[in-house]
Amino acid sequence: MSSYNITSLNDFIIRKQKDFPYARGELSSLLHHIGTAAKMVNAKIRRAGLVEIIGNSGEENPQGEQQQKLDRYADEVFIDALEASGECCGFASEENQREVIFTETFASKGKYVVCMDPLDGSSNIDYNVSVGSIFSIYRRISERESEAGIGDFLQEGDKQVAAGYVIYGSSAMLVYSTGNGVNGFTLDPTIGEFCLSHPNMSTPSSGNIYSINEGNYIRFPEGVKKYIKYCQEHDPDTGRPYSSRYIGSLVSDVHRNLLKGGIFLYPPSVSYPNGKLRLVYECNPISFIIEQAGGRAFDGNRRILSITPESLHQRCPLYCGSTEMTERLEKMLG
Ligand code: P6P
Repeated sequence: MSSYNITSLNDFIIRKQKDFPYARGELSSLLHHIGTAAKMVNAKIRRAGLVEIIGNSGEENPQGEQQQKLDRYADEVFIDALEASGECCGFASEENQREVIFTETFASKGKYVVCMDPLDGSSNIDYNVSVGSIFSIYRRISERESEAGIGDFLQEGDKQVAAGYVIYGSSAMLVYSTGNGVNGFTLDPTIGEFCLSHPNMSTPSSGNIYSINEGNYIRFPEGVKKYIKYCQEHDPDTGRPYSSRYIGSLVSDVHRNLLKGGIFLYPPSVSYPNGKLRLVYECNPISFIIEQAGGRAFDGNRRILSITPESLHQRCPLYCGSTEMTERLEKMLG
């Protein structure tokens, strides 16, 4: 039997495109370019300790956070790949204060805009902890004859046409959804292809993992403290306490919980009264994937995907994961 029994990301994208009678391949092309850029970022990350590319770039990102050299590299690779696709007219990311508008004719008429955290968790890079890229794709609302504007990027999460993440872990995986379920592709470095490895991903309705930075415990809302104590007391099925698992890298924590069942919490804290994570390019794409996989994502009051962003870098609390766990938390938050 031939060993050619793989489904590459590109095969899958094209096959799924046939499910959309009016699709003309623009979104497929965009996803293909994201996959290519992810391979380039992965190649750099795999050699981070060997070439002069780890450590700080000496610059700060819009949040005043030290910008890692790999952050900068990843941002530039995704910007160039998206512009080259010709399907994207603008790009917003954690690394740029303002949205990047593509003015070259070839791209300026693109149907989509993309919001990204090009390298999330990058402060972990120097310590060889897994990091990720997060992307969110919207159809532009501005006229195709005009240049993209900020309004294209401040759409509510329910308007995403696709979203996903790449996790640069023990293997590199690209996980994405176009609103019809979630599929995961693992990079086979021997052939340089993302291959379908996790078809139709769905998250268990419950689990026994809770992920939160308990160092901020004293400042958490009372309902969160109550939930943490609940997790530490017992798991109704086994009678044993839940397991606390926290990597401090959003994509890694969410991906593990998505597969095994669990809940991720980033509540408001003294340092981050509105939560630390950004709505537009972290919470929205992650929440889109979680909901498409059968889980839930809210900010303590509202579904994340129902929130209309007011600014590009605005933060919001994020509670997401298995439905039974998030529902119990919601009750405790009152
Ligand atoms: P803390 C990484 O810096 C990040 O943006 C996310 O990837 C991660 O979930 C969170 O911050 C960790 O924040 O405050 O627990 O270190």
